[in-house]
Formats: sequence, structure tokens, C-alpha cells
Amino acid sequence: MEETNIISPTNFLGLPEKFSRRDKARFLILPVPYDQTVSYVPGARFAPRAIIEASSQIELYDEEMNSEPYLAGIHTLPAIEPIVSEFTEMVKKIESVCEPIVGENKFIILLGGEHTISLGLINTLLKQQKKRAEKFAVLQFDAHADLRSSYQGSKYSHACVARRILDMKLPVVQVGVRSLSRQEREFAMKNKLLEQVSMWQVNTNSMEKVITHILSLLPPKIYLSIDVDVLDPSIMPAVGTPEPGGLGWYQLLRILRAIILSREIIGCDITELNPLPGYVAPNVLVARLVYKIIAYIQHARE
Ligand SMILES: [Mn+2]
Repeated sequence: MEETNIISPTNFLGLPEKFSRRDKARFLILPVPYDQTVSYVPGARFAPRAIIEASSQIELYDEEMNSEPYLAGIHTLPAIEPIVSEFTEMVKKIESVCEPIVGENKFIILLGGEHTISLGLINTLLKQQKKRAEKFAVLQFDAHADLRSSYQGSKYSHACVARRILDMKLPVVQVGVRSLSRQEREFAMKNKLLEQVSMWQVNTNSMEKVITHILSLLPPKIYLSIDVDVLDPSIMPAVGTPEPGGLGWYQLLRILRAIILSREIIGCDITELNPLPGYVAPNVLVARLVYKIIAYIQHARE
């Protein structure tokens, strides 16, 4: 690939038009620079731009899968301008952008922004699946359980996103959780739609065992929601609410690869990056993570 635009990429990976045209693209990147309810350090609104900028550094050849995933076409949509007055309006706006794309059978990757934006795409996919008996599950990678019924006066705080997904009667499997309140723990124990694989479980078992366990909890169809604070702060310090002791890069990739190669992924979001000025490694990590997910999905289709 000789033509990538490394000066100022306007699309993910800085791909030339041939590989980033909307009509030909299998993957659509949808930037959602929204961080209205962030409770500790704001700034996730700057993430989509930082990720797209960092993506120009990503090698287009994937050495692990021995593939060139960009050949499937990756189009970057215009960012959704935030509505800050009412979160339900923001969700509706995300839905209105996602609906036609889901209808076209293209794969959407939401780039947050804060975690609550997941609800827009999950709502859209749920409406589309309504007529079918078999429901998808939401696989949430997160340091936090996000199970509060409301937080700081809002039902739509990023601390409540898993609770809102459960309100939709969708099964949720959480991986990497290491910070939650007693009430959240008690709620989790009682709720039959929810399964948690805590960071303690990940760290005290072999990866094979952890992966087998996660797979045993998952139905055939999966929505993937990755809050990047699931990663260890040593490799992902750029988050609004960091927690020590998270997943390593290869741990996350091994789990993702096993899941994507054995389940159908119907949509994905990556949220809560909070770029640190002058420190680009976390931005590059997220850009690479997006491209790894695309590589695994492409591999699974072959
Ligand atoms: Mn989190």
C-alpha cells in the first residue's frame, strides 16, 4: 500500500478512495464524539478524531492473520454531532444514522465517545431482530459493571449502560469487571440475564479455561461493546475512570479472536478513550484494536 495519506487522514487508516468508498465498503466507522455524562475526567469527545489520526500509523498488513483486511473496504462516516440537551434525543439520532446501514447489511463500528452511545446501535439492531426468536447477547468488556439504575441524577449516565441494556431484555456477559458497588454485585447475582467474568477469574485461571468459560456463556449472535478501561492502565492510561489490574493486550486479543471466529458479530462499539495530549500510544492502541477486530471478522467470513 503506497498511497495512504499520512499527513491528515480524513478516514480510518487514511485509505485511498478505492478502499474507502461507502458503496463498496463492508465496514463503516461511525464517530460519535459524545461525553456528556462522564463523571470523572471528561474528554472522550476527542477520541474519534485521535483514533482516526493515529490509524494512519497502522500497518495495513495483519501479521497475525496473514491478511490485508482493508481490502474489504472501510468507510469512515461523518461524525454524529452531539445533542447535549436530552440523552434520549442523542440515542434517537444515533439510531437514525445506523438504521439504513444495518438495512444494507454493512458492519458498523461505533467510535465513542462515552459508553452510553452503545444504546443507539444496540436499539437499532434489536428493532431489526425483533421478528426473530433468537436474541443476540451483548458482550461487554469493561472494568466497571455499569449496573446502576441511575447515577448523578441520570438514568443514561455511562455508569448505567449495562442496566439499560438489561432493561431491553438482552443477555449481557461482562468480562474484566473489577470495580462495582455492593448494590451492583447483589443485582448481578440475582439477574438471570447477566453473567460476569471478573478480572480475578481471568487472572487466577489459564487463558484456555477463561476462553472456554466465556464461550459457554455466549449465544450464536453477539454485539461487542468494548470500554477500553477494561485494559490495564499501564497500556491504557487514557481513560476517564481508570482501574488498576486490567487485561493485557494479548489477553484481550486472544479472547476476541476466539469469540469472533466462533460467533456471529452483528455490531461493535469501542468507547471511553480519553486522549492524553502528547501521548499517542493509547490512541494507536485503539486504532489497532479496531483493525484487529476487522481482521478477525474478515477471517471468520472466509
Ligand atoms: Mn468502564
